[in-house]
Amino acid sequence: MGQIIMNDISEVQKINSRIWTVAEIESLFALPFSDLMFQAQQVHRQHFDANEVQVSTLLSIKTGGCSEDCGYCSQSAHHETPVKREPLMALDEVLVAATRAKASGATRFCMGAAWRGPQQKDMETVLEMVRAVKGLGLETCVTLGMLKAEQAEQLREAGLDYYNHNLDTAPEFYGQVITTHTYQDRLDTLGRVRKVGIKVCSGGIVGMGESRTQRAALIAQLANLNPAPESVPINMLVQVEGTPLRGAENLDHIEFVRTVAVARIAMPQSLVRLSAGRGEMADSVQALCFLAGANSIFYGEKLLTADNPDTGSDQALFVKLGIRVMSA
Ligand code: SAM
Ligand code: DTB
Ligand code: SF4
Repeated sequence: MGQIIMNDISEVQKINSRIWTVAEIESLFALPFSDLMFQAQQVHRQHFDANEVQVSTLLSIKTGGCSEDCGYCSQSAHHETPVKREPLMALDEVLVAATRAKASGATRFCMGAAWRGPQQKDMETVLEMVRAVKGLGLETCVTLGMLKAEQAEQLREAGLDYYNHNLDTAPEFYGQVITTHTYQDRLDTLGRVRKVGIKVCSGGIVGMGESRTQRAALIAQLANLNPAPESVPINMLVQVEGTPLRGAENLDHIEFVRTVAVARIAMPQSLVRLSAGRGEMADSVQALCFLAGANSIFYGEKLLTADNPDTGSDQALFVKLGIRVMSA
């Protein structure tokens, strides 16, 4: 019996060593739920301790007033939302938040800015933040929008570990969500990040009204980046008042779990992060996501502008499930 399972795993591995077609990913989506979960767990256990979850905390270092028109985003200047604009934070405020995140158990600190891309005048402040947060013994991640080659180089020199830049959805659906930049712009920034040797964090959002084929196409894009991103955040749309995507049809949670499982199978060595939207998920749904191979979360009361479960309830969930925090 054990032998058969090993053979199954090596079959999965063979598939992963070649380019994924959208049709192959769709056929994973179409599997009976138990078969999909079984396959995802086999892949997960081959590469990771299935009882360990990586824990990242987010901080919005520059909030609102963004020039881009992303249809889901509370921070776009194109939409009237409850989010207030705030200027780039001062270094000491960031350090207070990072110190608190470390004390409550996070190992990675991710700083997000509502920019199309950073202006050179802000880069020095962000670089100082990266150096200082790294100095606390945390892994560092920033998400600043589109980068120029020299900005990627500056971030690498500052010691940045990860750059987050999501592909967000399928190329075919992108234009219905965002018109102020293109899919190719996003791919170009990811290429610049890779080129300087910074690890890539890239994922997307589901529940925006995309089809299953488009969810499959997003996963195919990410898995075929070659190498796949080291971290893959899977966000469930947080519907924000005043954004064009407010009112999109809710995605069934079982379909969300399927998306996580498919991401795990297509990207066996990546951290797959159960990201935005956990606040609306019962513990049982989150447990299914961990069973499907999710092994990272955003931890802390806020995402960037939206609420996230409080740290106490996440700690209680980890105890209930026997989950340990993955060391950095
Ligand atoms: N401005 C930068 C950018 O767009 O890359 C960095 C910040 S942006 C808020 C980071 C990511 O957060 C987006 O790419 C998107 O995937 C996610 N995000 C933003 N608003 C969201 C929402 N309402 N629900 C789910 N995910 C969201
Ligand atoms: C990611 O994929 N999700 C995070 C992080 N990367 C930057 C952001 C989620 C934002 C959720 C909505 C908000 O807080 O405004
Ligand atoms: Fe700006 Fe990023 Fe929000 Fe798009 S997702 S509006 S680029 S902050």
